[in-house]
Amino acid sequence: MNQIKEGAIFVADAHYPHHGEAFITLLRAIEQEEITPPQLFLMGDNFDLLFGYNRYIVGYNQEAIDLLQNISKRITCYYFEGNHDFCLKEIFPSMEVFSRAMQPVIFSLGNKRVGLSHGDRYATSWGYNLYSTLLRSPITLLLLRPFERLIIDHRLNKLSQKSICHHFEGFEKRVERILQYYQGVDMVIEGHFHQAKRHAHYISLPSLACQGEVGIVRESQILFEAMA
Ligand SMILES: [Mn+2]
Repeated sequence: MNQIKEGAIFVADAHYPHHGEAFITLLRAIEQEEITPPQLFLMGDNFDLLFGYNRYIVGYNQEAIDLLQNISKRITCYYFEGNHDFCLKEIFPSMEVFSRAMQPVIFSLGNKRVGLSHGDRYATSWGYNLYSTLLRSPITLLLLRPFERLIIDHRLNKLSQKSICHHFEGFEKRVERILQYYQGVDMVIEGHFHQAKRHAHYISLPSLACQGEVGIVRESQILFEAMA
């Protein structure tokens, strides 16, 4: 089983480049070795829109991609694909990339078993699941290719104006439904909800875009801290 190490950093939901500079600032600090985590967990939706096999969308996100490619040659990076960033293995060959279908992944932290996932896998509607599967299919990406600039520009414009930081009414109830899918674990860590909250043994990571914080492992606990 993979191990979560002391000092590991969990970055979730940065929604780069539309929601502040925190992601790029953090990546630069890691690349310059001002911050030296042994592992970097990218928990999904770190990009507002990114997927492989498409030069246009890669170009749009180039600076952060370059930094991550450099960092991942030196530091173990795990990428848990989110609903905004997927088909990433092609872009980040030096990372261990977990698609939505591969999640959750079980890691150990001290003597605990920890389930890790972006957070959009469980307790979602069948319509959402179908949409997610179709969107990640190479056939869909191929069919959409003639319209890609139009679609991507439209989508990016919408995303750049979207407000993404909200109080989640009914958070605890949703968490209890999600936890039913995780059997035999002592802790669950997910992003996606932008809450920076704990409930039972569930940790909803801070969104780097909303709270300006990451998760960091100190004495086998996950703390929420601002890095920059
Ligand atoms: Mn998400």
